[in-house]
This record gives sequence, C-alpha cells and structure tokens, in this order.
Amino acid sequence: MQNKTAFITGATSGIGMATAKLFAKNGVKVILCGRREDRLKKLLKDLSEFTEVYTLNFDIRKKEDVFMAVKSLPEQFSKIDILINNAGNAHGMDTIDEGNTEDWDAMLDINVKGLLYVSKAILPKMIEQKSGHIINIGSTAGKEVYPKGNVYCASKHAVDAINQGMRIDLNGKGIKVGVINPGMVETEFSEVRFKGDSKKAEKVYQGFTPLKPEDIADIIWFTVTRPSHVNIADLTVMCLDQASSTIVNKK
Ligand code: NDP
Ligand code: 8X3
Repeated sequence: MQNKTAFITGATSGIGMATAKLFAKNGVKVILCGRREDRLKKLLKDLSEFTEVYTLNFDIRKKEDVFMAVKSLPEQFSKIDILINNAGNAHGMDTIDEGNTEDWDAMLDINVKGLLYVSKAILPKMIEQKSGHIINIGSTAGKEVYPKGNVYCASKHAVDAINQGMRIDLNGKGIKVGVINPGMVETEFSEVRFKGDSKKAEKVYQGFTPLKPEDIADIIWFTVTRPSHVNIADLTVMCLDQASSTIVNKK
C-alpha cells in the first residue's frame, strides 16, 4: 500500500477519522476532508509523522466547492487510488408527518448528492489511470427501514443503489466499487442526529457494546488490501448484540 493515495471524506470524526489514522500509520498518503478546520489542522499535524497528508476544507453539499477542492490538489496528491465516500449523518428522528424539511434536505444533500459530487469530481482521473477503488459507506439503514428512520434510511438506500450503479457502469475500467454497511457504531453520529443532545445520544449506545469506529476502519483496511482481482462488493457488519435495526440485546 506504499505510494497509494486515499481521499477520505468526513475525516474529522468517527469512522472517517479512525480510517485516516489507520491508513496513515500504514504509510498510505491521505487527503482528509471535512468542514471543521481545527480538526483538519490537528490531523495534519498528528498524521504527518507517519505519511504525507493533505487537507481539504469544504462542505460536500456545495457542488462548486467540491469540484474546486479536488481541482486544487497539488501534483503529488493528484493520483487518487482510493476514494472513501464516508461523510454523512442522520439529522433528526421523527415520524414522516413530523419530520423537519431542513433535516430532509441535509440528509439528501449530504449523504446522497454530496457523495455523487465527490465521486464525479474524482472519477475522470481514475478512469484515465484505469485503476481505483471506491468504498461507499452505506448502513444497515440502507438495507432495512426502521421507525422514524424514513429519510435517513432513504438516503442510505440511495447509497446502496448508487454503489450498485457505479459498479455496473465502471465495470471493465479497472475500478473496484463496494459498499460497507455498518450497524450501530459509537461516534458523533447520534449527537448530530439529536442536535447536540449528548444525553440522548449516549443513551443510544447504553446497555450493550456497539461497534467502534476503529472496527469499521479495520474492515475498510481489509477491503483495500485484497489482491487486485478481488472486489468486496457489499459488506454488512453489526456488533454481536445487534440483530437488525430494531433488535438490539440491551441489558
Ligand atoms: P460522525 O458524525 O462521527 O462523522 C461524520 C463525518 O461526516 C464528519 O467528519 C463530518 O465532518 C462529515 N460531514 C458531515 N456533513 C458534512 C458536510 N456537509 N460536508 C463535509 N463533511 C461532512 O459520524 P460517523 O463516523 O458515524 O458517520 C460516518 C458515515 O458512517 C456516515 O455516512 C454515516 O451515515 C455512516 N454510518 C454511521 C453509523 C453509526 O452508527 N455511527 C452506522 C452506519 C453508517 P465535518 O462536520 O467536519 O464536516
Ligand atoms: C447508522 C445506523 O441504525 O442509526 O447508519 O441507522 S442507524
């Protein structure tokens, strides 16, 4: 994996940050993206000890900013081998009649359209170089729908469909495409979903042992280190105590 470059969206927290750290420690050059500049600066400082790091500060909802950010990459970071489409969140958790339309916009604009913009900005070079690996971070919410999950689940079902579509359309171009669908992972995810209500967020992960972001980073690492003819197309992972979105063995 030496001399490979990974572009990771949502690297400022949770799964993206754990993946950035693991990749960097294994000598992969990393391009780290997110909106929180302070966290990007800290990652740049901490991970430069292991590898070359470049940070890009942009909101993936803003189409022009996405294309400008990718275009601004210096020569030594311009050949992207791995794209991890990870940035995303749930916003709110309400029944469909009570849902907030701004939350709906955020989830569809970030989780779906943002992922598409980043992919479109990076794909031409991957096609030209006839190699690349795109890992889309989906969710168990992209495989089933749970009460009050409506639009978040829709956004992750869209990621599942886009992942399949990408694999079909890029077949024969030397580009691997796969989705990783985690169940419940303890990150800032629930804090964002519940708009900073940390008590409510903590409760989500109480009474059982959820996945840690490092567990998903390990799986992403496994995925990118398979032989060149092996593509992990679709992988779902839950903690031992989770059987489905609604069945969790809580003490
Ligand atoms: P976190 O909230 O910890 O991380 C979310 C990341 O996405 C942050 O780095 C954030 O960076 C970035 N992000 C959010 N909105 C934007 C935006 N508009 N523009 C750019 N970056 C953005 O959550 P997770 O690590 O848990 O989530 C990562 C992915 O994993 C998401 O796609 C999520 O749907 C998925 N997932 C999470 C699960 C869980 O239980 N935690 C389970 C299954 C899937 P910043 O705020 O700095 O921009
Ligand atoms: C995050 C997992 O169960 O909160 O995608 O939807 S869940």
